Amino acid sequence: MSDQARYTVGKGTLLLIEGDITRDDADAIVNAANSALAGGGGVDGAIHRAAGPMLPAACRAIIAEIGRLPAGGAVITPGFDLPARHIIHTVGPIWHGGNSGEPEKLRSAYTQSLARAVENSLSSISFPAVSTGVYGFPVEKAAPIALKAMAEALTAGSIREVRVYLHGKHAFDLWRLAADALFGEITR
Ligand code: AR6
Repeated sequence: MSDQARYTVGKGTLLLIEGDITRDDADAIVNAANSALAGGGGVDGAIHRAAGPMLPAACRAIIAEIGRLPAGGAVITPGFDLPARHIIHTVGPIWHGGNSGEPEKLRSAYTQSLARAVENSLSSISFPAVSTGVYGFPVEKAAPIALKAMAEALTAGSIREVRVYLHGKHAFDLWRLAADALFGEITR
């Protein structure tokens, strides 16, 4: 049985879930993409496989219109074959030691993703741990940045539920520690 932790934040709910984000049925799931929206490994590869053959053309159309998506940006496509109705593609920063704007860019990846959800009148959104895989951002530094951005959106009110999918018990435990520190111990 995979772990979960639930927090009440503002008027909404924040859930940490140890599991696979591609099975989530929120209004939108967030993809940890690259600047070309070209698909790749990690959660990006899993989302592209699960969303099916229509997704690459939707991504190419966006890149044709806006050029490369910079770190900290976010765009939205349909969810195609996923249970989720939409995919919000964000690009996290590559970790270069922490003094190259990485925390600000990671915060922007979360706030821009949440802004795309609000603009599209979505009330539930699910995130992976952006930048903490191939891009090397330390999980214990990434978690509080992400959780604060999520808490601001939940407090503002139009987003009612934010879920974070963590891969593996170690990542889940680090995020739970960060969330307990920010939001207090909770009902599980
Ligand atoms: N569900 C939830 N989390 C997952 C899943 C899944 N199905 N699969 C992996 N993770 P990463 P990044 C976790 O590397 O660091 C891609 O090639 C994973 O364990 O997917 O932002 C893109 O195309 C890790 O904790 O994303 C980019 O080039 C977290 O998701 C680059 O990787 C994020 O790891 C982006 O790197």
